Amino acid sequence: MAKFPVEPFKIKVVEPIRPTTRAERVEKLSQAGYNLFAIRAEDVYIDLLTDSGTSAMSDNQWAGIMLGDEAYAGCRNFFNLEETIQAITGFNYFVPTHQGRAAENILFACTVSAGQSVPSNMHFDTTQANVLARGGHPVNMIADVGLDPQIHKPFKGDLDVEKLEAFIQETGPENIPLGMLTVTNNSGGGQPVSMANIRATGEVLHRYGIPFFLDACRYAENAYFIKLRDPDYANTPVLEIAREMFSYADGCTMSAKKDALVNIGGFLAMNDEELYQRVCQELIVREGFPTYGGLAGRDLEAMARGLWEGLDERYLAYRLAHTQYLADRLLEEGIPILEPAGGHAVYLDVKRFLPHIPQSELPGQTLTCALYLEGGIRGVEIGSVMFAYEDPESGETVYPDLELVRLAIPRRVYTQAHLDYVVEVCRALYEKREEIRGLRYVFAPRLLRHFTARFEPLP
Ligand code: P71
Repeated sequence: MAKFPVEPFKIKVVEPIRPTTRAERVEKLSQAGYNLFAIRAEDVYIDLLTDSGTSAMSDNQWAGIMLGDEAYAGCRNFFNLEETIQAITGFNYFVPTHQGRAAENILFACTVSAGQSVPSNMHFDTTQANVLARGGHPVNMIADVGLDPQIHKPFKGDLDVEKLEAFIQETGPENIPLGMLTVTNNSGGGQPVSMANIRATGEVLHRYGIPFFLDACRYAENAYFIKLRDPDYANTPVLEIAREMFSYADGCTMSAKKDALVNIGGFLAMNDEELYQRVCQELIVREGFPTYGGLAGRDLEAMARGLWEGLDERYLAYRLAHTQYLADRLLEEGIPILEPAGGHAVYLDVKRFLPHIPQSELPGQTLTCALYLEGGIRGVEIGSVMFAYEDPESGETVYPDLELVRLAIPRRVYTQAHLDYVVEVCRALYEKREEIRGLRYVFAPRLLRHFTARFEPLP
């Protein structure tokens, strides 16, 4: 039996949750157009939609909230945050933003022109959409092992460096305004990127004069994976590992809603002063003055404190073991998941869970609906709804290699009993998987379709 890690905290504030009846869920799901984004959170029992912004903040963070300095310019919380971000990332400049995608929007507005390409191990939905919104091409270059859900390798988030170099030579460095790595790789199972790969990606990009940015939402989980899986770092403090990861890059985008343990917030950091000046201009137009960037002073303080808590090694050991526990229990029941477990989530491998439903019938989305109907659990599809696209030349739909349902684990929120319940529901569903039927679109917007699309069950 998998062992559950002891939480390195005790619980001081609780929020009641309520189970619903199957009849209620049938009705809610149909009203929501079979899209769980359209369901009210109160009608969800265990909410694994995302680990983003859903963390339980600590007493220390809440105390910091009371010390929010709401001055328009130069609030003290900004300087606490600045000191923290410099200590952790080493980057010279940063601006706060209201969340990760705002940092992406500002970065790409200042760097990407129409027709240019942005390579990455794998773009997540919002970076992909923000590159597309500038007329750019988001290009994924994950190494092949990252696309095999069953192979056990320590760093399945690694980018294929040879592919990157060949791509730069074909495309021309002048058509590549920056390259990125998503750490950990969210679209590919929450898998970490190795230190060697971060270094090598930086080297290749820099050899061609191309800036390198980390999409750093889950940098602390990535750093702890490096500590656990790379013997060279077994005795290195995680702060030092993080600093080394950032040292190979020229900047980062950050959604602080993940590893900085806040409910809202983000930042964009960089070394280039000239870029920073342009970023400030864009920020002032879109987000706010550079010492608050669309956040309240109290939010900046919670972020500064959360950044340190997210690097705490006892917390990180618990965090990764907690996710691992869910993965191990699902495997014990024979349920197909992407292996090994990710840092922030366990991903059901839909191609093996529902092999009778072709990708054209949206099996990932179908499975999110089935999980909700079975037990009031809300996961998110990371598959054809999120990532399939129409090939501009042939007009045919190109489906993603990985068809996944992500069970993301909010930080410091759910206990062992909650996870055991999730396993029970998955097991019951897996037993009757052959009864499950696919979906089709009723409505699908062009960008970030998964948030607002509507579906209906196939007859
Ligand atoms: C996640 C999210 C947010 C989300 C996405 C889809 C459904 C529900 C919630 C956001 C990320 C991310 C990476 C690697 C940038 C962002 C944007 N992830 N990069 O995983 O994972 O950050 O949400 O603060 O704007 O659930 P933002």
